[in-house]
Amino acid sequence: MERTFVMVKPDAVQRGLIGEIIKRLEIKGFKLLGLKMIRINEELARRHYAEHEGKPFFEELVSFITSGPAVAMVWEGNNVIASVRSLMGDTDPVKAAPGTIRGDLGASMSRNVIHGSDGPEAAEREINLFFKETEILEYEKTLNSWIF
Ligand code: D4T
Repeated sequence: MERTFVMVKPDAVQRGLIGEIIKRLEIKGFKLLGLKMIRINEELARRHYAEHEGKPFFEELVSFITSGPAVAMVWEGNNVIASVRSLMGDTDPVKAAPGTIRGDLGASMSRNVIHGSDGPEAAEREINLFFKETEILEYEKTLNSWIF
């Protein structure tokens, strides 16, 4: 089954939104395989956001993502990558539809509370960047046949 990498960004940690964000993915029916609180250092930030290097917002993005603890997670489910992107809403919380995580909880593009991989290659790359094999747990969720 498909996996994706999700991060509760430092703004959401500070604002006490970890539980709210995890709840939205849990109640959708996805399975949490890995979770840890981390303080992203500059090197990891630059690798994670390598595709944005050179863009006007890049340095501010690196500074923001390293500014405090974040929560890194691996989630599993059918079409979990696209589904999490849809739960997250538009990158710009002003445009994100009400009901989405960013639409409900975010107010600015540079403080948009959550990251989720944008495709299968990114998911694999990001999971490997943030997690060791032993930190990802395989287990049966008996409810799965009622969800997928
Ligand atoms: P992430 O990668 O954080 O899940 O966000 P998205 O996938 O939705 O959006 P993105 O990669 O285009 O942007 C990465 C990150 O940079 C911030 N950002 C983006 C910003 O501060 N100013 C901007 O103009 C853009 C395009 C927000 C998310």
